[in-house]
Order: sequence, then C-alpha cells, then structure tokens
Amino acid sequence: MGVIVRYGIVARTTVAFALVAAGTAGGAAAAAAAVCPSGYACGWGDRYYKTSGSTAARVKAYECQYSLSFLNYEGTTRNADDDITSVYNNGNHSNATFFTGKWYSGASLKVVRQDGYVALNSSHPNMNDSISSFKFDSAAGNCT
Ligand SMILES: [Ca+2]
Repeated sequence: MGVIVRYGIVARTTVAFALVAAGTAGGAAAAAAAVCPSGYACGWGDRYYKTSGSTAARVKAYECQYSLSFLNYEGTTRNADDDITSVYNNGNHSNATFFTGKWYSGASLKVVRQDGYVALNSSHPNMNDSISSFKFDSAAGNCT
C-alpha cells in the first residue's frame, strides 16, 4: 500500500514537470489570452503584453479603433498612439490587422486569431511604436 502511494506521488511530480516544460513555448500566448478579453484584439506599450509593468493596462478593440491618438492604455495616462510594442488577437472570428496610420492606412501587420507578438521591436521593427489604428478583418470597411 505504502509503495503504491509513493509511486503515485512520483508520477504526479513527473507530470507536473512535463507541463511546465511544455508551457514555456506557449506561456506568453496563454498569458495574453487571460489579459486580453475574449472577443477583443489588444495592444500594450511594452514587451510581453504589458504597459509600464501592467498586463491590464492595454488598449482593445471589439471591432475596431480608427485612431489611437485619443486613447490611453486602460488605467493610465500613457497614450497608445505610436507606442504599442506587443499585440494579441483574442477574437472569436477573424484575423486582426494593426496599421501604422489612422483609419487603417499605412504599413500593416496581420495577427491570426489566438496569437500575438510579444516584442514588435524584435519581430516587426517597422510596426514597433508606430501603430495608430487596428481592426478585425471581419469588421466592415472604415469601421468606427
Ligand atoms: Ca512601445
């Protein structure tokens, strides 16, 4: 009996290790899904889905944001225009596209559903600190 219990503990420890190891690759995406509400696309001012250290301090769109010039990260006085460094698409239906210009103009970056970029300064330097609007591809035309 004692041996069986002991074996169970060993087995659980092994499983826990495996989960931690598997989680390292998807960890950042999973964390973003938790802080970008379901159905929204989100942007943060810094790397790894944070703005000034806070995951809750983001800008988000249920359909679209045609201009970030008047929008601060939630709970902050930090303006999001030309400042976003990480993005996540937690939408339900389509890709999201982030643009360097207002009204969905300029250079663009497509982010597939349930995915994101943790560090645009590394992966897409042309988009880093340059995003001024974003929308879901499913949103119609000049979505406001
Ligand atoms: Ca930034």
